[in-house]
Amino acid sequence: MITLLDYGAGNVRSVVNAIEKLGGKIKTVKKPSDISDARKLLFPGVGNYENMIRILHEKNYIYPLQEYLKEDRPFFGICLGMQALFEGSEEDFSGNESLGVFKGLVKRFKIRFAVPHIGWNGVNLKKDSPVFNGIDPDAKFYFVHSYHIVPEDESVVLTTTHYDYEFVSSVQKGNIIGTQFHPEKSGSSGIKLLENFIYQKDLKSRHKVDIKGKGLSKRIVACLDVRANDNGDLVVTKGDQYDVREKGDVRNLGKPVDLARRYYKEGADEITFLNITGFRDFPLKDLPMLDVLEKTSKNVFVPLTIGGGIRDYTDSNGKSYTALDVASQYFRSGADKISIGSDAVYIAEEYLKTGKKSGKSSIEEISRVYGNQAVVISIDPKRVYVHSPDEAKKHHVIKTDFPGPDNEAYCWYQCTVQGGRTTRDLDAVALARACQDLGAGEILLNCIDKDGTNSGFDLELINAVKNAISIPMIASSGAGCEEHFAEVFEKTKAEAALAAGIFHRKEVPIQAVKAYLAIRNIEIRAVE
Ligand code: 1PR
Repeated sequence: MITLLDYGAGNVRSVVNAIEKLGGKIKTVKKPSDISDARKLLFPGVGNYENMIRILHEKNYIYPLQEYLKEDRPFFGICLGMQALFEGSEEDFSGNESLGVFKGLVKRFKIRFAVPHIGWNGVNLKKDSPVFNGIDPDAKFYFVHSYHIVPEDESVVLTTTHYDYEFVSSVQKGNIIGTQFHPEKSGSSGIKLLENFIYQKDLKSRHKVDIKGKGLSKRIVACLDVRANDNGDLVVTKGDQYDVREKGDVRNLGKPVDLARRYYKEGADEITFLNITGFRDFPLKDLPMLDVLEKTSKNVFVPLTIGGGIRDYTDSNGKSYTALDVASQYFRSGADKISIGSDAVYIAEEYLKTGKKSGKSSIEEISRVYGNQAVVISIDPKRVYVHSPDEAKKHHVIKTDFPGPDNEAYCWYQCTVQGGRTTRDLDAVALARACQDLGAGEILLNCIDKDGTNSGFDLELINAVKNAISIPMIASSGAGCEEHFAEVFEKTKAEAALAAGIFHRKEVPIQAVKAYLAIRNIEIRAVE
């Protein structure tokens, strides 16, 4: 029996699904004595450190946890669940006591690379721990964090990982284990690690080793645009420049859960669902999307993002819901990140107009509770051609190698809302920067001109936005062949590339993309 410490933030459903898939039984902690009674304790944590420690105090869990750990009973902390073992964090200004069973602090990355550190990275193994039994030394694990531990006692270090510098990515002392990465999101290697924790009788490591792992991968993301067709069935659709109808009907490319499963098996590093008519409907009424997440997360152990309709809303009965309520439902149903489209544009417009953060926008509220890494901004820009930068002085204008219909040599990228239906007086660079300031952790950069064209990513757009931000970016729209993925990684600093049409239509399988990138010496996570 595994006892699960769920303090109410983030996606614990995936951890539960992974344990159940392994045949493990789970009991959730409901009261402090459940911790003392546990035989093996699993503590997954996501989001904000200060918030987590505050909740542990409110629920009176700190003392029983400290006692449990002092007795060296089996414990597995994931992400914040590992950070909590230390004496405090730079993310915590409350002065509340942490668990403090390991000496050292949790510090923010101060590096030249994008923060949060998001993606599949390797580990350098320092001890021969049984939790790593049967795991390929080249295996990669999914990380998503802005802070990392700095232990004072080097003997607790189980693995390190390179991200601009070497940081400690997991620890072990006796039966107490913690990983910064998410095993429940790390495909079969992560599942194996959890299996070892559940079933190995003796978890203790005996001697030192020094086994080097691989580096951070560029991510390949499969995107599923989802909506109801005219018969009311939920389908994966795909547009050409956002027009999803063909001869009047909504294109139907398959069922969301089935396609997501297929992409997981084919090696997708992440899967994104976009409820493309979410701006019309109220998503909490749109239970099928919650159902899609619940079903998908049962068998798909890579990160899942959901977008569409994440905003404050008042229903026809006058009941109000916040964007945070909507996001929370999605996280509880199996999402790891939420993606905000239209609402982000309105929020950025207000922020740029007033120069003030309201503290109440969906971006700020959701990132405060679930962490910056959980908030993705999906941008839907369109090119606007101009003859000279003076024609669009308010906007970020670039010189383009692809002149406009009247031979215009410049362009800027205009933001849209409601799935490209309405244009706004805001450019994509300004939007990305404003959202980063407000707490977003990642940008999903689409391009309406390129969507569905198979003509390659808009590298000029990607460079313009990426050079203006310090958070990671997923480049999207236009992929038509393997070469386009190599190009986006070689000619821009995008951390991930997303495609939809070529995967749905089986024109280019994910395996082929990864095989091609490997030949070009671009670091990828091998298909398992
Ligand atoms: O505004 O917060 O409700 O979110 C709505 C979300 O739905 C946004 O993320 C928006 O991008 C998305 N969306 C709305 N309408 C459409 C549409 O296609 N009619 N799809 C739409 C966006 C674009 C990409 C696509 C890539 C790759 N889809 O995600 O998957 O362009 O396609 P390709 O590889 O085939 O070129 P809100």
